[in-house]
Amino acid sequence: MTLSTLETASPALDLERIRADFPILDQEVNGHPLVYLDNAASTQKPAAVIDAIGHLYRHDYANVHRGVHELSHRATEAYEQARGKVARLLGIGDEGEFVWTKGTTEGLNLIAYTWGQANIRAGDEILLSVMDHHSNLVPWQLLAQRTGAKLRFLDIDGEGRLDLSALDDLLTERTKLVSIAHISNALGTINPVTEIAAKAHAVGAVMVVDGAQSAPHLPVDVPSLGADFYAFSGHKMCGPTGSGGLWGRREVLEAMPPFHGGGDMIDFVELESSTYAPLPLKFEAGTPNIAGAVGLGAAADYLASVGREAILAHERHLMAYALERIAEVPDLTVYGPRDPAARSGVVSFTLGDVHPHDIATILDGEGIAVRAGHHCCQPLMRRLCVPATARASFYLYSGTDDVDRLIDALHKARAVFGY
Ligand code: C6P
Repeated sequence: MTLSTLETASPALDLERIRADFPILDQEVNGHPLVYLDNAASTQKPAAVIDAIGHLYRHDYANVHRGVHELSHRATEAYEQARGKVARLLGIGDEGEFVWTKGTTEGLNLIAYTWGQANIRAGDEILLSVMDHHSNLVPWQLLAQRTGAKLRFLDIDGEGRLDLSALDDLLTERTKLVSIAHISNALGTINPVTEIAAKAHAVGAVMVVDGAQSAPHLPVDVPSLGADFYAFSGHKMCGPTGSGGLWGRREVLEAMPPFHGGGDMIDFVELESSTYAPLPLKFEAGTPNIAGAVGLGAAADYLASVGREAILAHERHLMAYALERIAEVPDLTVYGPRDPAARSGVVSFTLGDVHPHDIATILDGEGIAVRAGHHCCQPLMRRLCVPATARASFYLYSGTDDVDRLIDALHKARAVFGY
């Protein structure tokens, strides 16, 4: 095949070297070299992250913020240093504004339970979008049910971009909170969250960004997005499962009640009442995920050493290549923006009326891991009038050779299903 505009090798990254950093990639699955294209669900871990966790448990592990003994000092130092590493990667200068969480879902629930409970009343409105992940829908549904608030939704256009023409009508003095995914996990659409945040603020609303899919892929400078909150997951950016963070503007976090009560989040406790620790510990009750934080800190170092801009350039190149090549496969419908620069990370598609699970099973037989299903976006699937899609999602170790393997396997799938 000839590709008019694209070279097959990315100019931005030394792919061979990067892949050598990820031990899991060096294996065969179902008799074929593994092609891992399920990165939107969770990414693989470089040896540096695996080793950092192993090192902590082998040499420096104890509980944090509690002991006066040497190991507790070391563990506390590693834990707090990790906070600084992740904060720096995301442009967060004030580490008090960075709260460790289990991931995006916990971050969004934290806001809904604390800020939401304190600020949302019957008749208030919360603006979301039809493309949002269940983690950015259900916490707000629960809040609306508890308070009598009303949910409103931005729709999408034919290319899976937010229909911003309705934004000015949807934002009113009743709107108290807007929460939007920075990047759609099902479509790959990059949403203009800074523009939306400015309009949300103009009506006095608070802006939440679901950063689950942007923290891994974009060189995000979180405070300069102009939002009030940003939630993300460590496991989608080379870090361990159960790690993640929530950024909030200091004055907003200061004014919020705590989420969970327990050890470490207090200042002074009496039998009937307590005062709370300063930020960010006020929101970090109980023994935290120490190894998770240390692992995510190592992931932040790793991503910084590769270079966030280089990762973006590599993925842009790969997305352009993938969209061009996937268009060669007859009977495929590809969802999301046609412009490769308007999307990131994922290519969702269907093949005729074949169920996406069947496509994913055939691809698995070829050693290719993709996700098939509703991607935790059931309302979006209904909006697209499909029960599910198959989704290939990329990361820094993905290459054009992976895309080629995917395309070859899709041709096989067509043949199997009689297309
Ligand atoms: N999306 C996917 O396969 P957690 O599970 O808390 O780490 O992240 C939740 C979440 C929130 N928002 C968006 C945009 C997401 O993509 C995700 C996770 C995965 O697409 C698992 S469903």
